[in-house]
Amino acid sequence: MLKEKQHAASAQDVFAEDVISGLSAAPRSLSSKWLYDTAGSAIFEEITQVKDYYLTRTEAAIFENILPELAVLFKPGSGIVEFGSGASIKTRNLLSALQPACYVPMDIADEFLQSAAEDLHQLFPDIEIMPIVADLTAPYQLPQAFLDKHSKLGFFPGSTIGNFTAEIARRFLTHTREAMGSGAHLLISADLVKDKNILVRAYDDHEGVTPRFTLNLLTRMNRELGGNFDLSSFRHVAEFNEQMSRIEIHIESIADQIVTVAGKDFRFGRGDRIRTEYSYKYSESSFSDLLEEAGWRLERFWSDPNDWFGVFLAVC
Ligand code: AVI
Repeated sequence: MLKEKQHAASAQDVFAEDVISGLSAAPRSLSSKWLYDTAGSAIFEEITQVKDYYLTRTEAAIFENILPELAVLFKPGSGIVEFGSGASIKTRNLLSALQPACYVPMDIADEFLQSAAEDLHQLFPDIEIMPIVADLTAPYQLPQAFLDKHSKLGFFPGSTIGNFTAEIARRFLTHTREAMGSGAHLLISADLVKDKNILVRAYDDHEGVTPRFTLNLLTRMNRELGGNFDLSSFRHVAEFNEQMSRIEIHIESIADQIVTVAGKDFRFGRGDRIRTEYSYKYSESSFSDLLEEAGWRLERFWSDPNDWFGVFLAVC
């Protein structure tokens, strides 16, 4: 119990330090990982159901189509590690089709991970479930029981790699290759470049769910760091930066104001922004280049009929 409290206190300190340094910097930014408190995770689930947010349903349709092919490539008895597994809902079909000997769900959110592992154990009593709490942007270690499997598959769905800068993405892919060992496969998805209006709509939807997701970060800072952000004085802005091939999301001040958070005062002029997210959009070849730079080789690529979303299978 005491241990848990210490853990909670230090997580709060890290959040406070990050907020102070992010709001003191020019330009201002906050890591997108802070968007996912309990409320933020629930709003993100809502986003995945929004009509303008085509990503989740397009990816699900691709996976449904390719499962039989994957089942031929990966025989029963393999090891699967999933990065950023969350509630592991998307994984259930994969586990049924591939029948691995072990499954390692890896996520930063401890509570989610433990309850997801228990649910999976009920559903798949023959699969050894070995959850790991880890921040994907830092080095991690895989369990020996997983490494001992002759066939190993890393699974990183959801196009979450798009929220990493190119440097962090490269570092993650390189570390994953080293951690999994030669001969391992990686099944990873990425959103593809497309018409700018479709992209911007996905991040500024007609139903107003994405602005709620972004502005929840202000609510979180108010609650956890004694902040006094007035949510009606800020707005969500999503833009596509064509040169960088990424959606950029900002919280923009719509008034001149001074806000106190984490014990410090921050002045905002009208139009001043805090960047909260990048969401990179790749092509088949730009993502294949990224994989290669990290020592992976693209083996298969699947997309949807519109070429809006990509699923990549790489080997090292
Ligand atoms: C989690 N990630 C892949 C989402 C994306 O599309 O970049 C996060 C998101 N932010 C706003 N809408 C969705």
